This record gives sequence, C-alpha cells and structure tokens, in this order.
Amino acid sequence: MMKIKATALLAALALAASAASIVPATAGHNGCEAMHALDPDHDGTMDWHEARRAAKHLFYALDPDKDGTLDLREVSGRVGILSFARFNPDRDRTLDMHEFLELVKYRFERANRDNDGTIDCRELNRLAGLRLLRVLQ
Ligand SMILES: [Ca+2]
Ligand SMILES: [Ca+2]
Ligand SMILES: [Ca+2]
Repeated sequence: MMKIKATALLAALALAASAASIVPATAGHNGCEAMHALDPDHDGTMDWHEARRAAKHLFYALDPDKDGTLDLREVSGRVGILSFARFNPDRDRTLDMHEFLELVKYRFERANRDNDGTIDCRELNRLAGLRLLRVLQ
C-alpha cells in the first residue's frame, strides 16, 4: 500500500515537473526556440549584428504611428519604467532608435555571461537572456 502511494506520488511529481518545464515554452520564453528566428546565419548563436537587426525590426513593429520614437506605452511589458528612464537621457518621454539600441546593447552584454561576443540558447534562457529577448521579438 505504502509502495503504491509512493509510486503515485512520484508520478504526480514527475508530471508537475514536466508541466513546469512546458510552461515557459508555451509562454514564448524558451530561449532555444527563440534562437531559430534570431540566428539567420544558423551558426547556433546570436551575435550583436543579428541582435541589432532583430531589435530594429521590433522597433519598427512597435512604432505604428511611424514617428521614429517609442513611448513607454509602446514598450510596455518589454521595458520597465526605470530602464526607460535610464536609456532616455534627453528626457523627452520617448526612446528614439539610438536610445533603444543602447538599451538592447546593454541587455545583450548582460546576457552574454561568458563574454564571447555571442549569445547561445543557454544564455538566452537565463533571466538576463529573457530580458534581452523582450526587446528583440
Ligand atoms: Ca548567428
Ligand atoms: Ca529620448
Ligand atoms: Ca556568450
């Protein structure tokens, strides 16, 4: 009886663990899956050139009025108010392309833990990598 209970408990735990590992993927936070779109030369990593390209693409997508700037509302869920203020040195309430790319570059460098100039999917899956991902796609 005890043995059956323990087995059932283990099965439940295993199920919970696999469910937990599935959640980030379905929520779009799986760095390794995201890497496909961010690695057009298919060398398995994202260099700054590739990240910059994705970031510029996102900038245009988030700027539907095409005024060349992003306000706090347009980057909500991607850039917090403190980051926004930090990368908006001219305090004009918007991020222009240059300011936005400075922010992305900062997150890129934070995410690149081994300092090898590229982001691999393991790095992308860490917290700093997910923060970077939010300003890339
Ligand atoms: Ca690449
Ligand atoms: Ca600005
Ligand atoms: Ca790296």
